[in-house]
Amino acid sequence: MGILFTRLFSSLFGNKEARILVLGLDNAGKTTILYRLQMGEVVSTIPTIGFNVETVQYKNIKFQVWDLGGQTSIRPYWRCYFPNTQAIIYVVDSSDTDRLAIAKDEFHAILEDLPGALDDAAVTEALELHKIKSRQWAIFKTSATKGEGLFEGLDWLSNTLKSGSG
Ligand SMILES: Nc1nc2c(ncn2[C@@H]2O[C@H](COP(=O)(O)OP(=O)(O)OP(=O)(O)O)[C@@H](O)[C@H]2O)c(=O)[nH]1
Ligand SMILES: [Mg+2]
Repeated sequence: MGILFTRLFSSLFGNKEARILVLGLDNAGKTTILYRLQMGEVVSTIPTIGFNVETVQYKNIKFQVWDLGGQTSIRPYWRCYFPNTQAIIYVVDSSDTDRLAIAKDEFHAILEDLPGALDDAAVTEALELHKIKSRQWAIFKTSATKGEGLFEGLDWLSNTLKSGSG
C-alpha cells in the first residue's frame, strides 16, 4: 500500500526521478557540489576514487546524483555509468586555466561516447541473429564516416571465404 500510495501521489503531483552524472576533472569541485546540494553545507572532501551517490529532491524532481572521481586514471570508467542516465552535469574549475584544454577534450570525449545508438549486442538481439544456425555470420560495429570497423569485417569475410565453408 505504501508503494501504491507513493506512486499515486507521484503521478498526481508530477514527481519525477532523474539519474544525473556529475563529471569533470579531478579537483573541479564535483563532490563539494553534490554535498552542498544534498545537505546545504560545504563538506571537506578527499579525491573520489569510485563514486558518491545521493538523492537530491528539487522542485518535484528527485535527482539521483552520481558524483564520479575525475582523476586521469579513472576517467575511462565514466562511460560505464552512461546507460540509463538522463543528464550530465559537467563541472569546470574556472580558475584552473592550465587545464581548460584538458577539460574541453574530456568533455568532447564524453559527447562522442554517449549512447545514442545500440551496441552490436543489442543489434544482434534485435535482428535475432542468434537464430541463424545454417549460415556463418558475424557482426561488426562500423562507422563509414570515421572509417572504423570496416576492415575488421572484411578480414572476417576473407578468412571465412578462405576456409571454404562460408
Ligand atoms: N574556491 C572554491 N573552491 C572550491 C569550490 N568547489 C570546490 N572547491 C574546492 O576544491 C577542492 C576539490 O573539491 P572536490 O569537490 O573534492 O573535487 P572533485 O571534483 O570531487 O575531485 P575528484 O573527486 O578528485 O574528482 C576542495 O578543496 C574544495 O573545497 C568552489 O566553488 N570554489
Ligand atoms: Mg570528488
